[in-house]
Amino acid sequence: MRTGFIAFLLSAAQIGAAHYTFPSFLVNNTLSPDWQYVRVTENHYSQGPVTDVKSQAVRCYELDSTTAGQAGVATVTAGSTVGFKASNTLGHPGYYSAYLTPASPAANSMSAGLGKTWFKIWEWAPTWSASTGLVFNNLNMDRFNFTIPKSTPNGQYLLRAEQIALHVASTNGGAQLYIGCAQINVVGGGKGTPAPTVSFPGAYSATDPGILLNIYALPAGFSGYKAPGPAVWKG
Ligand SMILES: *[C@@H]1O[C@H](CO)[C@@H](O)[C@H](O)[C@H]1NC(C)=O
Ligand SMILES: *[C@@H]1O[C@H](CO)[C@@H](O)[C@H](O)[C@H]1NC(C)=O
Ligand SMILES: [Cu+2]
Repeated sequence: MRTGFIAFLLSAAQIGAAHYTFPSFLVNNTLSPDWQYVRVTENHYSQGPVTDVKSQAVRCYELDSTTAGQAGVATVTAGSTVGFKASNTLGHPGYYSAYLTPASPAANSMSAGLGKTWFKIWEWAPTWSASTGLVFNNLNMDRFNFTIPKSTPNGQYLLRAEQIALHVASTNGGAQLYIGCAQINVVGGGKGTPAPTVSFPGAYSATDPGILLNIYALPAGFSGYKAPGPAVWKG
């Protein structure tokens, strides 16, 4: 009986620990308080994922229409390292990426990022070879970081971080998208022309080969993970 009780507690803990949010923005080598610069997400309590890639939630997963105005705007120098710390260990195997969109009229406005204005600045994909199979070398971290391209033009942006968790992605709607958007003001930037651009929703289809994928039984002829969304803009 006692053993059964402990087993129940353990499985409950594992379920809770399975999911995550990205509440803390890392800038200037410093973690900011949860939700200071990251828009509070609808799953801030449940930590559950977005599973409909065509939903409005796939953009920034905000709690409600007041969320943008309640978060601050972090000043970030182009070329510097930024990142996100998760609320839990990033235990699910998956594909990570980060996108920027110019934010008009401002980063703390809900109408920022509604257009086909998002460009990818970073990704972290599983590797594959015939001998190793698909390898997720990004398991069990609690944070991830990357560079804001040096030639990003100055101005306010939304910085959207995402993990597409693939552990149950073998059925349509099975992939789990974990999302957070930081509000930033880029200074010290350049004259780059970011491209290609996409919209959210719009960038993904439920049947993209990097979203609908059985990672435990790869499709015949598989030759590597095909990332969803656009190519990375290198700046
Ligand atoms: C990061 O550093 C820059 C340059 O020193 C500074 O202007 C900016 O306010 C800092 N940002 C944050 C969020 O602390
Ligand atoms: C960025 O991530 C790498 C790899 O996880 C880590 O070694 C490095 O310390 C991180 N850098 C910052 C500024 O957090
Ligand atoms: Cu989970």
